[in-house]
Amino acid sequence: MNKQYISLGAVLLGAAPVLAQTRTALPLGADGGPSRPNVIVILADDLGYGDLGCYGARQVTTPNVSRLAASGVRFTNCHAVAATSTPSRYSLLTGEYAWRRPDTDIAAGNAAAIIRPEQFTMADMFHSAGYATAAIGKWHLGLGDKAGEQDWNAPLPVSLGDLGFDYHYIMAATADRVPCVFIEQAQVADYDPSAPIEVSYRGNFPGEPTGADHPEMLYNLRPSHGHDMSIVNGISRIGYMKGGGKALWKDENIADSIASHAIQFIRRHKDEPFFMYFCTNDVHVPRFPHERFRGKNPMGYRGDAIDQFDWTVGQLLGELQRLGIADNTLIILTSDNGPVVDDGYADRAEELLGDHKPAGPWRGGKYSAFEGGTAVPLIVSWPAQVKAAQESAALVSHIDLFASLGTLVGARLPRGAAADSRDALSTLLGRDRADRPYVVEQANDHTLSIRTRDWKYITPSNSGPMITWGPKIETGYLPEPQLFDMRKVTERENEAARHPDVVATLQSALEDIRAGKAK
Ligand code: NG6
Ligand code: CA
Repeated sequence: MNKQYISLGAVLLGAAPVLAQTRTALPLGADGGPSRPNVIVILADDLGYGDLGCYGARQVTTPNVSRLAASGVRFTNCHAVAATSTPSRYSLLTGEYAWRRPDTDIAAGNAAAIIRPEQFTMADMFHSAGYATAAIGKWHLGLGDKAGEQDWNAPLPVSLGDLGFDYHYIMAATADRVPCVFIEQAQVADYDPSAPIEVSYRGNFPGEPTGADHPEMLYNLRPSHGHDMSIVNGISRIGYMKGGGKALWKDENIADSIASHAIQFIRRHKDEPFFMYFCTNDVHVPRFPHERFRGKNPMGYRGDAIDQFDWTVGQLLGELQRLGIADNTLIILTSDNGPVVDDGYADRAEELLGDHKPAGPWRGGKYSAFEGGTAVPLIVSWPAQVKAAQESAALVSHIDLFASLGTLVGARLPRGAAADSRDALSTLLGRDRADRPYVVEQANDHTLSIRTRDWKYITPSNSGPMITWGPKIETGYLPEPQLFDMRKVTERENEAARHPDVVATLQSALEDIRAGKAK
């Protein structure tokens, strides 16, 4: 970006005055040295901006998340990088926009490792700073060397140990995709030698029932669209698998398994700094929470899953408290993308929604170019260093977590690492309200949008205004350029024709970012 361009952009777009990248002074610990807090990223799945009590939801209470918010900063203008999981997570963990890389769309359960071992990840960064590192819960970024060729009965040749994580206990993809087993330290957890595992996304294994052929076997959940292949735990999935035996998960126990493995990791590392990338299965489909929650929320299983998510957060907070390490633990709670109501299972989520607004005030939802695709909750808490009970309207993006946390721990990044990530530490810690000058958002069909605090430009797309394959979601795709005044929030009135100068500025900013000339 040249200087002239910055000033034009600042005037036109109302960008924050802090445009150049600044390094934040490191918060100091009591002894005057760097404070090296524990860092936990809690990444919910498909949890919308409007799905939490502290963001205005009334049919859920989510008291643990509210307590976390009350202890730190609640952000009202945070964006995931993409409107679906794989590209969103890829970007968060690498500090590189997923749209720069092929093969970063929603991954199959037998995708090969999408982040390659030679890439420098957020976990590598913490590791290099002397942290113990873990990934727990949903992964969805591929495993092994070659797609479709993994031997699930042996250690995987490429796993999270190669990406900077000392410990991992993960779901390979999503709960609606096979294989339906946890992977711990590159091997199937609780492996059952009497039931060797085979996985295919091409065809079924002879004699194995599918949801399409045997709907009578779907005793827990039936699909509403898609999701009619292999049956595990009375729920049909995407993809085919055979075997697994006692290693197969029970959906109702996933939240408990993830929480207990996280707690064990925290206990093992209570006396040294640790980084935990903690990704819940909630509130992704299939939603089949534990019976402690199932049937309790008026919104049905989707509401129960939100309550279960809150319970999970409470488990972590409680353990940190018991161990006396809560004060010096930085927690970042957010979601991988916006919300979806019916995402493929007949869980009555649409019918029972009532006046709940999963995306809050935003238009669209998961998959969309509209704000509902990427506008997500963000809470940052660190009792020792972050002032409680703050609200921040600063425009922030997940893409900046990498560089910001790098500043926090005083890490030195190799050349080219996290190339799209900017240091926004002081904003994230609630010490200023500086907007990111631009946030880039990726929709499901790869439509890119760019927004500033006041404006949003959506690039043209021919993919159609509504999702046609299941979820009832407005995509925000139109064949012509769209410009919205974000002070009006709702993305209703296309003002591109009225403000060609703003369109041109945003288009050229996006071009600079695409070309790697700006970030
Ligand atoms: C879609 C699935 C949806 C969900 C999504 C990924 C169908 C019809 N729909 O393809 O259910 O799994 O992929 O969600 O298969 S994400 O949050 O992990 O990106
Ligand atoms: Ca998701």
